[in-house]
Amino acid sequence: MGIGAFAAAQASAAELLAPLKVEPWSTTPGAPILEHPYGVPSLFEKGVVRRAAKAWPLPGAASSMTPLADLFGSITPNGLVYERHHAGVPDIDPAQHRLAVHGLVSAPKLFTMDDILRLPSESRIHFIECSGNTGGEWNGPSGMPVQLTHGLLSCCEWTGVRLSTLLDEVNGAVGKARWILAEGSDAAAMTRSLPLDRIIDRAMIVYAQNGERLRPENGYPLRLIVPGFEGNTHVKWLRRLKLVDAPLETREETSKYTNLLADGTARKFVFEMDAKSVITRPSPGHKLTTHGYYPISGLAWSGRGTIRRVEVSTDGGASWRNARMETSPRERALTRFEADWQWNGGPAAILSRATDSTGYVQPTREALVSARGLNSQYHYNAIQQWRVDANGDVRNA
Ligand SMILES: Nc1nc2c(c(=O)[nH]1)N[C@H]1C(S)=C(S)[C@@H](COP(=O)(O)O)O[C@H]1N2
Ligand SMILES: [Mo]
Repeated sequence: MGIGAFAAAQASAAELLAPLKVEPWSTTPGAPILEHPYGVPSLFEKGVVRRAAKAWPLPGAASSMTPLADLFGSITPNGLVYERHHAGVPDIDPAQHRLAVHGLVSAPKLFTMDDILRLPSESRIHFIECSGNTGGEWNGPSGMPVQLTHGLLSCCEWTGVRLSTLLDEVNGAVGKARWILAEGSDAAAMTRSLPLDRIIDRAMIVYAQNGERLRPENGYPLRLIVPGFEGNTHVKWLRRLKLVDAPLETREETSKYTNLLADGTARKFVFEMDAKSVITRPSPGHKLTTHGYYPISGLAWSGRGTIRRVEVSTDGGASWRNARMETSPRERALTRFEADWQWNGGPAAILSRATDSTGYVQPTREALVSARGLNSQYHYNAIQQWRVDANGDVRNA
């Protein structure tokens, strides 16, 4: 697999006439059990890995991106979940880890991991998208493949404790508690203020992803999940939750992660990720080698609810038709869609457009730029077009 393998080899005419071949692996036993006590993908899948879009200047401050073109369904395997760290990945001994819940609460408490694992748990499937995802397309087609344009995106089943359960453990918020400050224990001490009333129904403190404990790069042993909110609010290596009356205006919500508009004002506390979709197959780097039927497959998501509809165009947006939902749409989770397409060998431009349960429709780049200007950097969610050339090359142009 890997880029380029979308329309793979076909059986030859000679093969079609001969008896089915007996390959060496059919005649001798394969590798013994426990060769890999922790399983690894087939060696033929070694190209399916996270990649960085650029070299980062500071050690530890970097991101890697999920290989979206090579994934199926809507769940991101743990080893391929994109990574974004501001100061590298700490190695935290869960026996030493503590979570303080304090500030405007009745009974502040210092939790051990054992304390948290003994609380009632819940498992929920949600996407996380970095607000910087697809930022390279603000000025028009970047030429990059979908892994590098949209790969700051993942979707896992997260297991942990509801924020509301944790607040019950400290006998609830008191006084003017309206916001909650979340702080990470990495060297970047990622710190964000979050509005309590908007997240209390769904925020979770999680210790597991896709059935196993969190990976170190995704926050082991404990992270905050704020379904639908921009990635940086999902504080990893979580060490502190403080109930406060107003946002603390941390670096991560003033100098960073604000969105500068054309008139020089900035949008602050832009939390929800707006509805968005992208075609992952075929996508740039793929080559269509035969004329005829191709499924157009992709992902759609919204930080404000469920995906109600995905439309696909193969003529540059002149006409649209509904795609099928391949996975059932879930609240603030990735939804896989698929549409049928007969490629006749002519040049084409393929696009997808998501509508969410609030009725919001994913905008064109022109509409987004006219509303937000070109300085925003974050929260780029416009319709993405891939060009298919007559020779079958798929390009971001
Ligand atoms: N403590 C801490 N939490 C953090 C970060 C960080 O650097 N430190 N990065 C944030 C950003 S910008 C994003 S997009 C997500 C990425 O989560 P992931 O690496 O698990 O994909 O984590 C957020 N939580
Ligand atoms: Mo991010």
